[in-house]
Amino acid sequence: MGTVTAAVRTRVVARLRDALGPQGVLEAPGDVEKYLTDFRGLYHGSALLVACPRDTTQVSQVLSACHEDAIGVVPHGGNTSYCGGATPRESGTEVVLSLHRLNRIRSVDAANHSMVAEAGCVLADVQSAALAANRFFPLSLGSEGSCQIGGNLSTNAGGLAAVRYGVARDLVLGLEVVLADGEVLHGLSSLRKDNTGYDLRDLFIGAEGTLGIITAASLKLFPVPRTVETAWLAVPGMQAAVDVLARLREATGDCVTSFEYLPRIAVEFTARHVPGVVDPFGDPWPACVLCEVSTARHDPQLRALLESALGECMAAGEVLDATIAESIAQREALWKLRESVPEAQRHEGASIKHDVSVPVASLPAFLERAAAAVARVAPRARLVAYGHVGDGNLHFNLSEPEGGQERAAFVALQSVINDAVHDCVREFGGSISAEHGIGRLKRDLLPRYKDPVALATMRAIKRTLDPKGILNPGKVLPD
Ligand code: 2HG
Ligand code: ZN
Repeated sequence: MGTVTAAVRTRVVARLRDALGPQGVLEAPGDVEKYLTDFRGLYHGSALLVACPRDTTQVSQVLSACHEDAIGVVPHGGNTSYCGGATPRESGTEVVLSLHRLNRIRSVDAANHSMVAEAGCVLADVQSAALAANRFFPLSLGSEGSCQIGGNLSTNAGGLAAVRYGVARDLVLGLEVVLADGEVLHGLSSLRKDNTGYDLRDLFIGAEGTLGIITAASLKLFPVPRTVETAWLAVPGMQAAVDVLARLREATGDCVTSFEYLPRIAVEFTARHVPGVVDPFGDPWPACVLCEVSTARHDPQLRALLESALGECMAAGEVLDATIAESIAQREALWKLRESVPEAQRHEGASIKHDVSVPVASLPAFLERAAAAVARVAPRARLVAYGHVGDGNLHFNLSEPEGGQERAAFVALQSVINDAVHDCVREFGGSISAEHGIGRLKRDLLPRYKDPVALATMRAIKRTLDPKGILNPGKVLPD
């Protein structure tokens, strides 16, 4: 792939215009532009056109037209990917397939604790539709007001409540998927148990559109949490945080829903750059934890349980200070602080990010080892390692040295720093992509870090499901 003759281009464009109608095809540079750059501004591509189908049948028509002429198709959701997974390459020969018009909630089945949502539904709308039926959809991310459920599933997003409810993959009962040649795989099962052979559903989750286009999903719902307590803790460091997590899981009967770690520098960045954010303690503690415990019961005991467990943590020196939100406004302020870290870090200049995971118990040793490895190559880089400690998932991010004068030298070290961090991840049996996917950014790292047999199996699956290599070319696996 790569070159497309003028005749093929004309034929495909005509077929897509015909199938999707005037509203379904964007070609004017001003309309297409926003689909060509990724969220982080790392990639700027070009496209034949942007196809905006309104239903599964139209997605199937797009795929069958592109398949016939071996045209690459790049699925595009809310464009919040951190790895360039939804951006076309520079050749201008690919079709961007935006799912935003597939935004219907097809059904909510409260009795079965399930719902069916189309791929282009914004995550916050999925959550609201569940709540309207007195049910709860627990996937929750900073970008939930703009990311789409199809993208969340295609990247197997993790987010802020995975410690309790699991990652996106764990929340799916079934999928509807359009395959490379336009065939539709009708898998919108709402069954909890179905052992009739291979699990096809899981193939498409986390595949970033390289094996098929998810057009709708049958999702698991839960009872609505009725008692929620949100605490902000000052801790001496990562080891204490991991110890507190274990203690709170046990003391609350496993009611910990979120457990987010922020080193002091992350709190300082948010207080400095994000209007309305204040450090709840004002003391320069080494690190903080945002911890939420919840239950579907009305449970006046939960707060007392939390307080007494925190008392034990304080006695053990694992917690240095603690405050529990007294109102919804206070809870929202704590969450705003946590969710503003990526934005605050953007204000501090260039950053080099690593979305990694290791076993939870290995986090303290990993953090120490990886920080030392980075300090050897970039001693003045500022480490902002924060995130979903409850899942063993750290955003091991670096900001350029203070002052801005060393930006170019810092950015030039990107791959040396990446190798230093990822090699440590490997030593601890971890993953170089915990929740953001592979996309284009990490594609060429896979051969170094993925088990060769696993990688060969992935390639074999790709060849089987997409023999012409038209699905999100150049993402996840090299062409
Ligand atoms: C978060 O947890 C997101 O806030 C973004 O996954 C992480 O900016 C990042 O590296
Ligand atoms: Zn995250």
